[in-house]
Formats: sequence, C-alpha cells, structure tokens
Amino acid sequence: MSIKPTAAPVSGTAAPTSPPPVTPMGWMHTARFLTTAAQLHHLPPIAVPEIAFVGRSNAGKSTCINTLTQQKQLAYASKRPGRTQHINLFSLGKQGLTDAVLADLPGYGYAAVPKQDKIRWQRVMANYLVTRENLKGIVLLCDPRLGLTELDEVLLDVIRPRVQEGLKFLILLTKADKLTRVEGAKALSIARLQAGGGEAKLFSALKKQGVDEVAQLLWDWSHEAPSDPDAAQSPTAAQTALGHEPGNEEDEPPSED
Ligand SMILES: Nc1nc2c(ncn2[C@@H]2O[C@H](COP(=O)(O)OP(=O)(O)O)[C@@H](O)[C@H]2O)c(=O)[nH]1
Ligand SMILES: [Mg+2]
Repeated sequence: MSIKPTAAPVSGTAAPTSPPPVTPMGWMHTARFLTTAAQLHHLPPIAVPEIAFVGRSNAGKSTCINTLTQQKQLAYASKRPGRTQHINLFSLGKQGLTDAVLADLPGYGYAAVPKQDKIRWQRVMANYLVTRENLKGIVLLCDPRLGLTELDEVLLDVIRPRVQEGLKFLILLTKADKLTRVEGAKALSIARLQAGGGEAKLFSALKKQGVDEVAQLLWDWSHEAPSDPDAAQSPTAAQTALGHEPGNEEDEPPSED
C-alpha cells in the first residue's frame, strides 16, 4: 500500500472552481484511521508528510490527538488490547486527498520500566527515525508537573541533530489546566530551552488551550515547501545517539502487551 500526495497545493490564489479554503481545525477533523502496525516494516510507505506523536504513557497523548481531531475515540484505537505497542496511522485531508499522516507511537513506560523495555523502545524509536523517509515533524508530549523523563531525554538527543537539519519539533506541555499561570510560564520557558531549535507550547484538552495553535502549526509543517532532500536524510547522528546498528532496522519489533 502506498499513499501518494493527491491534494492540490494549498498556497497560491484559489481558482474560481476551487473548494472553499480549509481551516487547520477543519483539516484536523478529517483524521481517520489508516492502519496499525506491530512492526516498523509493516508500516506502508507513504509519500505525504508524517507527524509523529510520542510521549510517556499517561502524558495525555490519546486525549491530545482526540482533541485536535475533534473525535472522541480516534486515538483510543491504540488502547485496544495488544495495540498499545503498535504504531497507529491516521490520514488527514479529505477522502481521496490525503495530504498528511499522523503517527501515534507507542507510549513508553513509567519511571521504573524494566531495562529490556527501555532498550526495545529505544530501538523502535531509532529505527523509526532512521527509516521513516516521510517523517516531517515530531510532537513530544510531556506532563509539565513531571517534566522530561530519562526516555524523553534520550529522544531529544536523537532528534536534536535532525531538528538542526530541518525536522520540525514541538514539545507540548499537556494538562496545562493543572498549572497556575506562573507555573505554566516557568514550565514553558524551560521546555523552550530543552526544545533546542524546536518549539514548546502549553496545551489543555480540558480547557481547549493551545488547540487552534497546534492545529495551525501541524498544518504549516505539512504544507510548507519541501526543503533540500539531501540535508533531510542524514540519520547518522540519530543512529549514533541510540546505538543503532545499520542494516538492523527490522529485527526488533515493538512487543505485544
Ligand atoms: N486535567 C487534564 N487531564 C488530562 C488532560 N489530557 C489528558 N488528561 C488525563 O490524563 C490521563 C492520561 O491521558 P491519556 O490521553 O490516556 O494519556 P496517554 O497514555 O499519553 O495516551 C487521563 O486520565 C486523561 O483524562 C488535560 O488536558 N487536562
Ligand atoms: Mg494513549
């Protein structure tokens, strides 16, 4: 299965026959389940930009995806037994006009996860980052009351060089309704430093805080003119940071739970 970009360019002057312009929120609402994969090599090759959502379990990832897409159940597909370690893909754009894909990556464990699980997760992430050619951006969800965990830091180390090469990156501080204004501002300034060349934003599904902004950002990421393809495909730093062994991409699938 392969998805080709079929949507017309979104910029430029609309022809008289063009459909009305799509708002970022309207665009997010078109999200529908595309496929689920237990192993990286089962992911279909896709030609449109892909945006990955990552974060530790309970960070608020499913709630965030459901809020952004204005669909109560969308990301909870990944809560079905045996699916929590899958990569779930959702198509964006009108039917037949898919112009981007969201990837819901497996949540990683609480503080005291077994070492084996950490190693497995690091491999999955490394392989995904190294092999996913259409990866355009990453949203790292983080509960600001807990801050970044060890595995969040690992992920940051991996993606930092790729962010410098043009990969889009957002640290999304979830459950912002649990913070006071001062706490929120402080968490945001810390996250901005941690994000390196990326961005940081506060988000609350409960208060609908940051929803429009994030939708706009994902729209922008997905519709900007492609950058230099040579510069974008340099996985060496990511490989190094996670101890990735070239040629070993497909031997370590996420486990079933
Ligand atoms: N107060 C508040 N709770 C939230 C928010 N987003 C998620 N939660 C809660 O955080 C918990 C974990 O959310 P979930 O989306 O399942 O996290 P996931 O494991 O990262 O997918 C659930 O109890 C949610 O109701 C939010 O914006 N505000
Ligand atoms: Mg979830």
